[in-house]
Amino acid sequence: MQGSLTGWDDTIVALATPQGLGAIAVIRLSGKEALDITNQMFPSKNLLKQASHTLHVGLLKYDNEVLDEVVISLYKNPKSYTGEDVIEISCHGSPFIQEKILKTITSLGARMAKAGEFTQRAFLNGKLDLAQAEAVADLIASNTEASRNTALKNIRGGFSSALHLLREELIKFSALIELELDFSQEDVEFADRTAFKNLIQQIAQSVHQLVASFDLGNVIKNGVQVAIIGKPNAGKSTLLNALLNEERAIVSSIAGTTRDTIEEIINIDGVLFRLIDTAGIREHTNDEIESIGVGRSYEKALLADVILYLFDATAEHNLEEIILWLKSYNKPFILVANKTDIVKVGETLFTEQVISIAAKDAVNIDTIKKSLLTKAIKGDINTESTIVTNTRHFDALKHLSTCLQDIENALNDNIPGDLLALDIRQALHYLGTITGQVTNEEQLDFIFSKFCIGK
Ligand SMILES: Nc1nc2c(ncn2[C@@H]2O[C@H](COP(=O)(O)OP(=O)(O)OP(=O)(O)O)[C@@H](O)[C@H]2O)c(=O)[nH]1
Ligand SMILES: [Mg+2]
Repeated sequence: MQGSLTGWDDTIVALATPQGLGAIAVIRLSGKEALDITNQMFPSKNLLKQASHTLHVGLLKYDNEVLDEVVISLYKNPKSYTGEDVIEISCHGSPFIQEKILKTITSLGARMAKAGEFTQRAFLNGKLDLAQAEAVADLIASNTEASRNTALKNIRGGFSSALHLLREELIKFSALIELELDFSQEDVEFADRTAFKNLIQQIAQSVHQLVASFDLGNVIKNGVQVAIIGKPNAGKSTLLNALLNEERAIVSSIAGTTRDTIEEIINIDGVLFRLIDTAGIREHTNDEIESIGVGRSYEKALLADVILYLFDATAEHNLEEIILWLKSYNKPFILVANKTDIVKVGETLFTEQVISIAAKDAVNIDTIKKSLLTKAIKGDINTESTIVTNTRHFDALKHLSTCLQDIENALNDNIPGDLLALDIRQALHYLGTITGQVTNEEQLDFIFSKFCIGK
């Protein structure tokens, strides 16, 4: 596989830290010439003679010009991130210095790395499987405790080892079936069909759990959209501010204050919620801008994962009608009664379905937060079981699920071994696409192009 990559033999270089000014910057090289190129710029020591996993301080010089004083980290193959010789130059974080060092390194024969190329090499050198490599990108993009924890677990092989086990079991069986095919004249059966059927059912069960975990995975990775909907003046913007604990949206007693939607993010127990404050929904308005805003409110409700409907407990409201309307959206909703601070005693006769709050005084806001969490997350986010967060894996698992069903049907129908073998190979194929045992170059390029440069 290695030879099939264009430029596989060359040495790549990239800035591993963000572009721009910083205290320090890290420039990373990987490949056969990494040590040699750096050595030509580092007169104080012969880097070629140094042990792996060592640090070296000194001047970086080229053509009698001092480029910077740097620290060089040296990792010799195969014990490095990419599995190749890797050098990391920690230099001072001036963009001028970074540029100068990069230019010198490329003039000495290294090539600027493409996005994800370091991780791609790690994959091709067997340092990571594909699912682990993809988790590296997820980790870099993670912005909550939950997304970080899932990505970290997958880098360490949580997801991969679950799949490897399934794959091994399938391979064992497929080998026995293939063996039967070699002895097809003799009508022997090496593979115990009943045991195999049990195995397939077990695997199908595991795959089913993985597929089902994707909803949760999606929540962890992408957050949850919450549309705050309700009539003008219900207190939607006040509620947004209370949830954010800051005066973000304009609040006024004039109905129709919020004209366009306002989006803000909050983190509840490690999960990101995108709160969308919308224009109050009023059926008849002559105000053109307001009516555009109202249209957007309906749109946001359609796009949201959860709808939070807020009504003014002191104003007229028809709960049954509201619930019927909310149900028509076919998604989780939360019904909240506001301004309960000015409701007369004895008037608050809401069912358990309704959360009573006073947004202005931030009363009972925590109940809304808890309710948002339970609506968005079915299952336990801190679970030890594997959670699928990647759409590509999800698709492959769904295909795999169909294949397993085919195998089970084939076993029930006593289908001949050669046809069964075909179904098993197909199942192995889909399993292999996830961990990277089955890939093509284009697919790899696509996956790694979504990384950042220098990783
Ligand atoms: N008494 C009381 N007043 C509240 C409460 N929450 C909001 N209000 C008042 O209700 C009025 C409307 O609040 P907003 O948050 O602007 O209402 P809105 O739903 O965003 O209204 P539009 O943007 O016009 O759709 C303001 O005068 C708020 O101070 C509450 O819990 N108790
Ligand atoms: Mg508002």
